[in-house]
Amino acid sequence: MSPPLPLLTIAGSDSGGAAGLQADLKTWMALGAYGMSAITAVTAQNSVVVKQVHPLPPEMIAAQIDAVLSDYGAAAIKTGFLGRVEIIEAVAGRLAYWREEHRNRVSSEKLGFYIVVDPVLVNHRGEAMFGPEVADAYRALLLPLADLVTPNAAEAALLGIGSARERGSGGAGELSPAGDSSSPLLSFSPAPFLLIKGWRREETEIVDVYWDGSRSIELPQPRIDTANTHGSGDTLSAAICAFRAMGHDWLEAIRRAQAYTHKAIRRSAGWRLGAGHGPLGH
Ligand code: PXL
Repeated sequence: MSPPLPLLTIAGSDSGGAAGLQADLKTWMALGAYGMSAITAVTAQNSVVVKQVHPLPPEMIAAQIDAVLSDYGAAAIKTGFLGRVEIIEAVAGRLAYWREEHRNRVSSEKLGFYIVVDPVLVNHRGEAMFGPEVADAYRALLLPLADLVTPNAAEAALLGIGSARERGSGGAGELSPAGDSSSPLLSFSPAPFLLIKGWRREETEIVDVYWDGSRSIELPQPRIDTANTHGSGDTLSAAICAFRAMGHDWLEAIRRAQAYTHKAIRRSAGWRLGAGHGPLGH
């Protein structure tokens, strides 16, 4: 029997178990992959509030990445909560190193080493959590290493990805390609593939939009009426990571991940677990 695919999340811990690395590991377990984690920060939070955030030293984050990639390797890697320029620098440095190592060994290895960057820049109200230097560091250091970037609409705006025009409920969301000076989508070296989560939110559906470098595809999902969506973005990106590692192309991986996430939200929609935004039923 072949072993499960090793996947690495570089992310924060949610003590409440709903988001962050816990969401990633549960998703990967449910999808039959082998999840590993390099913890970037420990958070004290529950379904209602984030009480404290304790970032780990960049050297310790780098050491976790080196420990697992030098031994298990990874078929795909996801980054989540990073939150500080020094942490983004350390993560980008190790990912660049290990991707080069992987390229040099590729003939003897079948693992893909896909990099999915899920930028964590806003809280659940859509407010920026960090100064602009953090988004700048993502743009300069991490996005050039990514195969797929999965911001939500607010994070895409902070990263200068896509057009902010006409977005919002009921409006015709529009992803402007290069050449449109009102949209800096391709004014820096972005990832080859992009998924904006919750690009358009309507009463009965939420539309994600996928961009493959030359065209955008709207991917609507029926909206589920529930407060239990804490960690849904992490879950979607983690599931994409797993399905891509399994060999599906990005678009198919995204479609499968949307279906998985939808099912997980439907499962927990009626739960009363915590007084605020509860978890998904992975
Ligand atoms: O969902 C984004 C996210 C990522 N990482 C951690 C989080 C959250 C949201 O709560 O707590 C650790």
